[in-house]
Amino acid sequence: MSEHAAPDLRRVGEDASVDDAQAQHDAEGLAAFEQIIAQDSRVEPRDWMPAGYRKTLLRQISQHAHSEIIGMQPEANWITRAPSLKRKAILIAKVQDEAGHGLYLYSAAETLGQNRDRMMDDLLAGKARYSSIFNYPARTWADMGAIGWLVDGAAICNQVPLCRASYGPYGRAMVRICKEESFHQRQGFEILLELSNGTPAQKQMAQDAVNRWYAPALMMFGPPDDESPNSKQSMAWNIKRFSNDELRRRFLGMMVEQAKVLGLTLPDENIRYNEAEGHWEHGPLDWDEFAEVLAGRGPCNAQRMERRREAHENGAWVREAAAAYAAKRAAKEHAA
Ligand code: FAQ
Repeated sequence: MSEHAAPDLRRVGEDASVDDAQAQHDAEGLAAFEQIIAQDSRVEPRDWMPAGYRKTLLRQISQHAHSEIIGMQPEANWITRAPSLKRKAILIAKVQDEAGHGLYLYSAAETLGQNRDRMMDDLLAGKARYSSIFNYPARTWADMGAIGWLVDGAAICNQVPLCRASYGPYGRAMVRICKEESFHQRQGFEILLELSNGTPAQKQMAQDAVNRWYAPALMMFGPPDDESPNSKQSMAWNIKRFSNDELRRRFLGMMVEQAKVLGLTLPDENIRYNEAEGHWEHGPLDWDEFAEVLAGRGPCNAQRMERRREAHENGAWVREAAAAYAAKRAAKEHAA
């Protein structure tokens, strides 16, 4: 018995020293991580990071990437119906930009150790979220204006602070994305301005589109702060810099001023500037509708997912060809 016990005991001893070394490594890693956060510096892929930090980033960055990819659909629907060649070219460029944003973000998420195919599988299986906003239909050409002005406007408001996110690859991806998003917002504003200064019917079309997208755009910022389970920790880790409500209020203030220039009305009679608090306030939002959209029961959830699955299947040959080409190139380099 003791003959058998001895080697076992040695293994236990060895495991304990491995465990001790691991614990010491983790303690040093955590101290270094906390220092980076306290100094408002950047965490890079090779740095030690808590499992929760990695998980939160993966969740947020992959959701963000999926949003960009699914977000191509409402506007892509209008490429063939754009009112002029110039508008068509601008819209194609914008939709391509969104694809690019998705790719930067998938790359940033991959640095956290997640495989891109797995992220896509999670989206297609309905396990991963994408932004609620892309489950609403784009009914008229004016919706291209409202999406650019309100949706890209909300995206910029949310994403400019993310340029300072503590995770390096995410923050750097956001810098480039925000530059492109500001062009997107201006093109949306310009579409609405032209319609607003057009015939009464065109102006009405612009107003109707703003009426449709206003509340969903406000809800893009996520649930109210007291119902946002992730905000506190994400802010403590310098991932999110402002709370959902704070960003929503900032966005509202920007839109109030820009709506005046457009000659359009925000469909909310309760908008007011709270002098005491020094911020803008909106009327009640339909959070039940938001919950329905998140649960997959929004106006276009099924259609968006069906289209994405179809596009994924149709793109299988491209992925196979790219993988075959990469393998061939690697073999050639290896042989050289
Ligand atoms: N839609 O605790 P919180 C764009 C979920 S890109 C769906 O507050 P968090 C460009 C949230 O995931 C638009 N789900 O969560 C474009 C969480 O669920 P989970 C995308 C939402 O992460 C323009 C739960 O609710 N932008 O527009 C939404 O701290 C035009 C509890 O919420 C980003 O992704 C929502 N709106 O804050 C493209 C920006 N809100 O995961 C094409 C980066 C919340 O625990 C055309 N992301 N949820 O199951 C963020 O800043 C944050 O993730 C928030 C949510 C602010 C979205």
